[in-house]
Amino acid sequence: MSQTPSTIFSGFETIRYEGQESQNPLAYRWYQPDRIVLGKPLRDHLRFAITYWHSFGWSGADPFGAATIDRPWMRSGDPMSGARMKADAAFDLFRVLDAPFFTFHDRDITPEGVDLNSSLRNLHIMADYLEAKMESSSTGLLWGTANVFAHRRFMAGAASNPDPEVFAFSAATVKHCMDVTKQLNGQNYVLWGGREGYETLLNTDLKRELDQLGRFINLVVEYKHKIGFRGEILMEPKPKEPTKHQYDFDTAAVYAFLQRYGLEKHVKLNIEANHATLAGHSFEHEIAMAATFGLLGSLDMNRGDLLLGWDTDQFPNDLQDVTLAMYEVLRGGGLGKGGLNFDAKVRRQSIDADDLIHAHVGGIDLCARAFLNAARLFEEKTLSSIVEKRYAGWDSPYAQAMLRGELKLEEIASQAEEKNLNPEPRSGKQEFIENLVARSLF
Ligand code: XUL
Ligand code: CO
Repeated sequence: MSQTPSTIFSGFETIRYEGQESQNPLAYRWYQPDRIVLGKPLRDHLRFAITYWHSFGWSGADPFGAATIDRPWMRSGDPMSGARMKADAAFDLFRVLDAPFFTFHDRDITPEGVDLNSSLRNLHIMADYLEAKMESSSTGLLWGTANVFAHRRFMAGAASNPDPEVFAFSAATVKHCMDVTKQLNGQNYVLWGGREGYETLLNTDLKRELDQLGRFINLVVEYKHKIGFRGEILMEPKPKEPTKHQYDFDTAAVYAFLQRYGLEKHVKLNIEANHATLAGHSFEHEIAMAATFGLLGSLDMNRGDLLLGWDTDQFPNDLQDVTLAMYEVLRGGGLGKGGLNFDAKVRRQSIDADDLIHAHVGGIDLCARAFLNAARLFEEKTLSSIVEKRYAGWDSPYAQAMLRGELKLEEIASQAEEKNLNPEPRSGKQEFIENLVARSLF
């Protein structure tokens, strides 16, 4: 790109780290990309990404009212020139935020064509356009994905659809999205089962639908190896919305699904905060479960509203919540090729260009601050030594023999009877530990 066209973000300077004393609302107070923490720069721990769909596609329309957010590219008469204007604005926002990564669905970067082939043609045209923009930008692609849930053809699912032609249509769409993700050097490829679920069991053959989904993900993994895509394939759990029951309900359900279809070594997870809470879990629970199963891939950062029962996708703003999530990431060995993707949107009344910038500056700073807190807790080892001590009894040869299966049930029983065991309960010290965490936050 020779010259960046003017966009709604052109008037904004690139946001810089100015430290906690700064009075400038558009500055980072905590996010200091080059600061070395646990042996590497903060930028490489966090790998922030800006989502195309919420930042450039969200119009503010809700079930009770029309669009409130009016962007120039939404008004363009020609959909492909609208897509180019949108891309110009997107890369300009990435510049303002100094964002290391972005993420997109095919439908975010390019309009739907009149049929499959014209949609795919549009996708490749826009991928070339993005590739050219990326040459003069420091923002890379964290992951790409396909929107196989919005169009009415997907109303009964994509891979799990009763109609095999929808399965094939979705396979073609995902194949081309994977090609484009590889072309743009994407670090991962995400599959969120938008409508892979059911509305009523009365019209649903569960086994068939799960088998179809299992086949589909296996095809994706095979194709990844065939084209030499080195990123991770990530599934994104969500329990409900839009369907009443989504098959990728939560980390535990996805792990069972992956094992059933022989995929547990080939697929990792993209864990989203608001999806975790919709499933009745905390964000840190889902992260810890994924790490336990070896599935920790990447994170979608956002938050729900305690008083609303749906996926509100608000920007994260609770320091303790995000600190606990970051602590589990560190405990789980980090995110590898993953990152922190802001799957978050401004509220319907936040209609100005600078609202988007404030939202991201706040989110990025909050996550950086939470990560610094978590890194200190992790380094100090106060919490981990409490946990270690709590399980220390399991280090004894007797306990290890039970765990390794060297003792049968009746042998364990006779030894317990011989010693007439009478184990003393020990306090879990929950309040003491919670106080430690609350006091240590800065
Ligand atoms: C929907 C959601 C998606 C995925 C990508 O709730 O989180 O935006 O992150 O398809
Ligand atoms: Co998401």
